Amino acid sequence: MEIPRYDPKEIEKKYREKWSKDTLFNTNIKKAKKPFYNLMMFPYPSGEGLHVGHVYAFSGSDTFGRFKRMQGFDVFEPMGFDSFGIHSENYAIKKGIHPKELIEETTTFFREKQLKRLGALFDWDHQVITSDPDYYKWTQWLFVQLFKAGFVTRKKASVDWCPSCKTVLADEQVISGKCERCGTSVIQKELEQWFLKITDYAEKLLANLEKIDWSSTTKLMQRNWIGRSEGAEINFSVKGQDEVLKVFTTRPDTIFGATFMVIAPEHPLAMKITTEKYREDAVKYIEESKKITELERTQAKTGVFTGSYCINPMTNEEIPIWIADYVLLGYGTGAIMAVPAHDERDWEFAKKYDLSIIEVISGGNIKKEAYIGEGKLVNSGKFNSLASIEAIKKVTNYMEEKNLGKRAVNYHLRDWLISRQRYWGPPIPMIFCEKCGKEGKGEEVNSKVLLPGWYSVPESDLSVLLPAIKDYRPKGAGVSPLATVSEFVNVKCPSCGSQARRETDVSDTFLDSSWYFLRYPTVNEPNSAKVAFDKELTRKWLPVDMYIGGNEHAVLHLLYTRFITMALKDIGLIDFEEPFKKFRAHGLIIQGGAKMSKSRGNVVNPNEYMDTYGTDTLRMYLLFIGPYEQGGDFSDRAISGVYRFLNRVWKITHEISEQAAPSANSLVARQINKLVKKITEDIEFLRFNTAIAGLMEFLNFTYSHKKEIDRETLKKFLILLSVFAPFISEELWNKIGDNYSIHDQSWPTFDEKSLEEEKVTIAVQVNGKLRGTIEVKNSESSLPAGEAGIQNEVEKKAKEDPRIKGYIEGKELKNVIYVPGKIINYVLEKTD
Ligand code: ANZ
Ligand code: ZN
Repeated sequence: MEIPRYDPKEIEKKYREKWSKDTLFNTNIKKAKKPFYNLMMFPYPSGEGLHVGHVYAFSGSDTFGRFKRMQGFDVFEPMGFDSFGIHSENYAIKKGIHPKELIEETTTFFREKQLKRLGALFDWDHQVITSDPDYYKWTQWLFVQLFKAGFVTRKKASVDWCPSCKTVLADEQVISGKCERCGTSVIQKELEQWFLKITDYAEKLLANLEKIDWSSTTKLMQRNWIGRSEGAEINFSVKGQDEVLKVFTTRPDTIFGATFMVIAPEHPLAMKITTEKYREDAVKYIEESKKITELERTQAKTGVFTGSYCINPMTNEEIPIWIADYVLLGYGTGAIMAVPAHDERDWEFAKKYDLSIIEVISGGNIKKEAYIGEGKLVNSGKFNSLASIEAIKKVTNYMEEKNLGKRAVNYHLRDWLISRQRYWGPPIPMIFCEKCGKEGKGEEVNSKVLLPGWYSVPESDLSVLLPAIKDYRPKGAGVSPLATVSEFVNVKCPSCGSQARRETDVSDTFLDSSWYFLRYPTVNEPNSAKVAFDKELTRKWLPVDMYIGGNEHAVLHLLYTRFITMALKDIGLIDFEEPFKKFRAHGLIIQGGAKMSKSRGNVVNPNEYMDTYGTDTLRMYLLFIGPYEQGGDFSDRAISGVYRFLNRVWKITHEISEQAAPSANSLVARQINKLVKKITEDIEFLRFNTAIAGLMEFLNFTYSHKKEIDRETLKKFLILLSVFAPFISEELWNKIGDNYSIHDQSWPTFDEKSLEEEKVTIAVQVNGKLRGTIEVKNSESSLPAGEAGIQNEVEKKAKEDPRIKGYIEGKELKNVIYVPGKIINYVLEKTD
């Protein structure tokens, strides 16, 4: 019989339709007995369509999900769209199409033309689209819950502002002083903003990292971002004034070397302590510092003298107080004791303004540079000759005894700024009543006014619909586009009924994605319209069992989701405090050694490859490129290698099915047993690349043992293959006469005991004469014989055998003939 051509296009189309018609991969959310929530980060629907990086992430995650499903779990693998936010809005502005329309288009394209081609287990009955009113209604509801529980504040703050996007940015959205979205340099602006109090959880966010099974790189990034710092808060009195300047330091051991003080330009004491003589310069300096980015502030060390002095409580010396923008208001106390001998920034500053530098820790050369290392204390009175580590404790104790200061912990983590003066997001569901505000009234919880003048929108009035306006462009100067819509703005006060106004800012996209995983199980279930997340379904499905996504979200999304989960737990809405039991970050797919980018012209379009080779090949190739958590380099040549592999699988299955050899040869049985073990263990640890290499090796083995391969063995092989290449394996499964669907089969088990290796005895000949025997492991014995000079285990062992050595040492080897498992014969050049 002639073997038909492997036609991935036709096969994939056939099964895509069949699986979808049969709802083969949908999960019975309510009845599932062994729930396994397999989550992957949902994409934002960009104009470019699905990126090959998405396909990489999804292929790995889906392979894992399929594996769990075959192991008997009820795997829930939902997909959706992070469709609100600046990225979508900026793209809409560029295209001149209203974001609502554009999102319709892009999500449809993503889902129908791309995601559905991936052969993934996606359950489209549980789709989440964050810009849909029946989703964002609940995002607003979430905000209201947080508000009522005291996790929301409104502060006037100097915020990072992108002059091009015309909006406030979250800390995390400023990369090296530039807007993450458009690359414009960020400037500072003072605005009243809504914040979520993530800092309330700084300690728990840190401590819980010990309890969760996450990629260590991600944990480390979170740890650094939270930035816990232990030290002391020390009080310095201002000379001749009734003021105390508090500083935070991690190095109380260096206090004898504090030769000046520095306060941030925005520090409340700055103008108070600046004397008449220095006032003009100070005012000018403070104004200037508003115009530069935080990054520039930490680099350019400039400042002005205030004319005032502090008393160093240890030396009783008068030390000058300066204003300088390398000290930030938002951290610690916004003021420092400067120790130029042992801090680089202070050293540079002292050099520039000719301030004194006193060495208090030995070990460096402070004439040349600051010495920031450890050492013994000098010039430090009764603390002299203590080791610096020891001195930190001793000095702090002394400070506490004398009431000069106290131990303190600081976190670099800032509260989460969620106000956006943009259009494409959920309106923040708050109402401001001036009248109530003036009377000190506002929404109350436990008869305490939360924020004078402010009321959350009553839950029965949610959602606050985003009005469909034509001119949705950013307006600048801190004004949201919604502020121009009077029907939207004007509203009655929920408490006193007088004229009030709605909040016109929308919330940060990261609020949308901070809880989407809670929504998936509930969507489209009976309670979907009544609750954000159904209590029972949540108990059944959450926390998420496995979450896979990019490490670029290590400190944004992944920190926010943890915070929101902790807050919801404390509010009493859920009963767990960590959202994802397990998280793994996948690596990056690059091309030609470089990150893919349009300007480089090296962007791989996944559709092109799915058209040419089929989805199975693309999935498998991506996972074969390198260790999943590292990624690798995409190459056109290598992908055709995987395509050839699938073609060979196709061919041999057709050949074998005809002969249907009945009995399993023991070597074959051992090999497949070994393969099952390998693939099982590899997938469990996301070692997809080595698993695929194992499949390839086994295929080579089947080609060299064609006659011995039986149907049952091949079936096992197809099941192992099916989690990587779901389409071709389904087709071949049905070809060799088994019942649809391969995807409903159980994962094969392996017999650990039979893997303990037997040994075989091999006769060693030299020029055809028996000269001895050796013992090798069975697996080693089956390796192909090497040509002369090429070693395999058998040859190596034989050569090293003392009895054989004498015969072959120093002689020229002409050939080695190996009869696997039986005889090895060294053919030597005849010298005599
Ligand atoms: C004296 C000192 C001596 C310091 C020395 C360092 C070395 P982390 O580890 O990040 O917590 N600092 C404190 N508040 C600051 C602010 N608002 N802006 C800029 N710098 C600030 O860093 C703590 C150290 O950073 C503090 O310890 C303080 O300088 C500085 F040999 O105090 B140190
Ligand atoms: Zn009112």
